Amino acid sequence: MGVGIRHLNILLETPDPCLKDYSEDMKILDPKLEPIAAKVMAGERLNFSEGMVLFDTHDLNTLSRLANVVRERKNGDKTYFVHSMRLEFTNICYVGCTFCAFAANKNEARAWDYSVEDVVAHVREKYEPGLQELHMSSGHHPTRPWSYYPDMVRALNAEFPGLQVKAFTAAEIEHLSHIAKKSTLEVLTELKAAGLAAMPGGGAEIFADRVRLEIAKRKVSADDWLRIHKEAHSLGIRTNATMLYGHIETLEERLDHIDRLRTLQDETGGFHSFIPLAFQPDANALAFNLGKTEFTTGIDDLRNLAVSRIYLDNFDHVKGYWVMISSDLVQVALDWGVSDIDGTIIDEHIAHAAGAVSPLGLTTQKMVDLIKKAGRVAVERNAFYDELKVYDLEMAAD
Ligand code: V47
Repeated sequence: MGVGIRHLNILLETPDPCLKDYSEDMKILDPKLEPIAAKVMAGERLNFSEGMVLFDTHDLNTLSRLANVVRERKNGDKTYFVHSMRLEFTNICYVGCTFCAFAANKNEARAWDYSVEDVVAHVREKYEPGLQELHMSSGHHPTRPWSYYPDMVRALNAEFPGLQVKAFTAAEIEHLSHIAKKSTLEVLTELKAAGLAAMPGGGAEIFADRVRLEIAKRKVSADDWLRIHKEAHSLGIRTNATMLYGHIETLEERLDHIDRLRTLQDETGGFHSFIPLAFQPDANALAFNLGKTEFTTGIDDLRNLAVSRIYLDNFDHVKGYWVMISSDLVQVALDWGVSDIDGTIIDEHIAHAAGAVSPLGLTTQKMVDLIKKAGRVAVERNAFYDELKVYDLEMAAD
């Protein structure tokens, strides 16, 4: 176990013997955190106002230590990553989200639109031995027929057996249901039959109406996003959940978003991980029209991860998405609740179109080093979170 958790000044009468380690001598500076810390140590759920105290507190040491308690209770020192590839099969999109710098009109020179054969050829070209997960999410293409999507999933499974296709956000699923003139449940059922392994968590943005109307007016509604994930879970398709933060949302609206995810997870248990996505401010309408030109700060990123980790007591993992907050900060975030650092990725266009500067193509070795140098145990996983390899501290990646 890491060292940060062993010094909380909370004297608890608790039946859980593993909590004894934590009741030692470091001071909680913010008195408002004392009852909250006691609840976290006792494994009790926080309510909304307690979540807001976490967002407001200046006692960042206690915040990170509490997040670390939850992280280590669930995962010990284990830190998960996947050997993965990203593929965006089209950037053509009619939705017009104001935070997006990725979407293009059909006639723009920078637009692309891969056929099924192009998709397979692209994966073949970039394929690396040991690759586990193909993560695909793309624009809402206005004219591709429904058959294109299950055909693509089938073709990928046929050519790369064993590669898990994690694809289509809930927003894309809703779009496909319009194209296919089928219900979202039918769309999901057919994609699963074609070989869809899991779904990414994109398209969630911020659920609160005030913000959604401003940033994603024509995208799937919050209720439909949640319903589609519920349907996926009912079919045994595990999914992730994201939250786009650092633009025009308030802290209450962030917590409302996280709270709605916790409620759904209580019902289904189908989410693998929660992934806060830090707003990247280049080349999008939020930057041009509302002057949202700042990147989030490191402290905001860490606080957001820690609050999520503590509040989402029913999620196994909070993921630190290094593409948007840098691999350096993700290393630090392993002490702020993060137990998953996504993957090698190879190629990425959504965040990079909007100003992300992270170098791409991190190797498995780099992932393992990054985790080990933060004093944690690297675990290579697949899209289902099966543990493929646990790297002890002396072990190098293959
Ligand atoms: O839905 C778009 C976001 C998402 C910007 O499930 C932006 O494992 C920041 O969903 N600044 C796509 N974010 C990425 C995504 C994702 C990422 C990592 C892991 C997983 C997972 C999913 O990117 C979109 C949108 O919310 N996005 N533009 C931007 N300017």
